[in-house]
Amino acid sequence: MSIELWYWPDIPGRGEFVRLFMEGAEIEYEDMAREQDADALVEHMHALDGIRPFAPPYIVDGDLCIGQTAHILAYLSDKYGLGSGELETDLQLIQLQLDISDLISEVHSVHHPIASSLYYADQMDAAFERAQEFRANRIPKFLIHFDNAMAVHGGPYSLGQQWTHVDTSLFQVMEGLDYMFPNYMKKMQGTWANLEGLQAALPEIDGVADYLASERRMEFNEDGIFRHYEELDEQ
Ligand SMILES: N[C@@H](CCC(=O)N[C@@H](CS)C(=O)NCC(=O)O)C(=O)O
Repeated sequence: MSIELWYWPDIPGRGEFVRLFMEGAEIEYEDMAREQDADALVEHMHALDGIRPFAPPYIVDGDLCIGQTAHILAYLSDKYGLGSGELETDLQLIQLQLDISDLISEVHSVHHPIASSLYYADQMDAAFERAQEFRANRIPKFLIHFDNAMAVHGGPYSLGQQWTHVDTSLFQVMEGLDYMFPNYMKKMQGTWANLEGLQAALPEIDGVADYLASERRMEFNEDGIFRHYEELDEQ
């Protein structure tokens, strides 16, 4: 039975972290709201019984419904035997995935520092200040942390020659930051060489290569999480 992925149809957003992992691992899935539309997603989410996901992405696998990006990836990794097979290492990989969730939340707060419900245009001044702080302190702190983690098993992937859910997510983070802050990321090139090595290596995985070349791979856009606003980048 294929996995149902439920996520907003017009942005890569957090759904892309789940999609990229499933594509890389060649897991059969249906992208439900892309096949239908956003209304179908809202309707489906509200019709769920019991403890419902707070927000998309979520997956349905038979009787199971699972929300939270990091949690979904940990579940899929376990189900398809794509972890290390060793508890301590698998927990560390999930820990990194949760660190990535924290970073993604901060990425969103760069262009929406006051409220998600307001337009970017209504909070541009605060966004400008937030972006400066984010580039100066938060990106280096997170990326150096991930870069160090990538060195532990020798690279290019988080388990050396074996890739995991952490690699597809860090690839998406690097692609997203390149899109969001092209000047800054160019200036910092070489600072997180292990992550750059991963970014180059991941597209060599068959499932990832097929996916990136397909129409299923969505471009970043200014409705998603990684947005490019020139004024927020390094000048
Ligand atoms: N921590 C959750 C966050 C989920 C989330 O914020 N989803 C966004 C789309 S990327 C959403 O639809 N949020 C609606 C809301 O927060 O009201 C995760 O990592 O999956």
